[in-house]
Amino acid sequence: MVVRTNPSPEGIFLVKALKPSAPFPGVPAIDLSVPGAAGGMVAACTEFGFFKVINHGVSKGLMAALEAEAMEFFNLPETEKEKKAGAASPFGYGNKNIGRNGDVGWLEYLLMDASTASPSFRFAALKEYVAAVKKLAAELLELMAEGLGIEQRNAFSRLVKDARSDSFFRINHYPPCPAVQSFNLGLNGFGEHTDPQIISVLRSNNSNGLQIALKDGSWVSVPPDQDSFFVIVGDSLQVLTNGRFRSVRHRVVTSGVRSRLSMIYFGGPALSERIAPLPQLLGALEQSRYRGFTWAEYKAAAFKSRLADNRLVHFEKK
Ligand code: GA4
Repeated sequence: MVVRTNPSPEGIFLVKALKPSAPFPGVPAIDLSVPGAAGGMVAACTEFGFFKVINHGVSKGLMAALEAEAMEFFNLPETEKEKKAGAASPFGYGNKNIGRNGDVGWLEYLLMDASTASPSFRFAALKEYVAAVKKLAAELLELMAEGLGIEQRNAFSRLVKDARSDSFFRINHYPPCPAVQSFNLGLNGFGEHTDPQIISVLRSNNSNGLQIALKDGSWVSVPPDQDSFFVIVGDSLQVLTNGRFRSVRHRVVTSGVRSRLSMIYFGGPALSERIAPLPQLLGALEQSRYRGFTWAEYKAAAFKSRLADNRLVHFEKK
């Protein structure tokens, strides 16, 4: 059901009925400071394609510093923001428009190439933060390989550690929306989708909004935790694991009351890298479920699609 509200004209198409969903108690928490993390991670990636990481070693001060700088940026006047960062295409500052194919959400964002942290405009804490989450992503990917019993520990991590890795960094700001605050409604912040890359590492401030789809298709709300990272399995990791790991559909639905800020590192391979199920993972009689692709090919197809599209079906073997 679409609910029409006054007076916000933008709100008209952004507001939808929200089925209140209770905070989901089942998000696996992987503690990197204790042995056994690898097994827990594999179980989480298989069941949910999602987990949170605690005792990750990234400084809280660094997380808070980047959040503060980002908030300062988003508080600038609209014209300033675009002038400073350039209009998103895809890198730069974007407001309500996501991608190029008509998707919209109640958010503004900065999208950057993780390797150069372009657009030319930067935050003081950006470089150090991106380096820290990239290192964490590689560490997680190594534990995943270990947990899957793959001898080559860097089978996944080498892809994001590669100097030519095509990785993104995104900061999303979901502003309050006074027009809907008093209603029990949800704002479509970022519509449902899967991430095309290998792995995404997300950190948000202490506000609600992130939801994931479970295997049965039901949506649950992820309780916020500003001190932890949330890890999202992307389409490419689903393919590399021949479907053992699940690329999780997720979305952001906000209440319009508090401002939500999230920062996400999307670890992707080099453009020329071929993504296909790892031979080491295929059992004796197991067939590859996907036809391989280069990341350049998959990325091009993804950027032509709508957010909610299932981008992997086109690469599934019939
Ligand atoms: C989803 C994951 C990342 O945020 C992103 C997004 C990209 C964009 O915002 O430009 C896409 C989306 C994401 C997948 C489908 C296409 C491309 C918007 C869109 C409609 C940066 C990415 O790599 O893919």
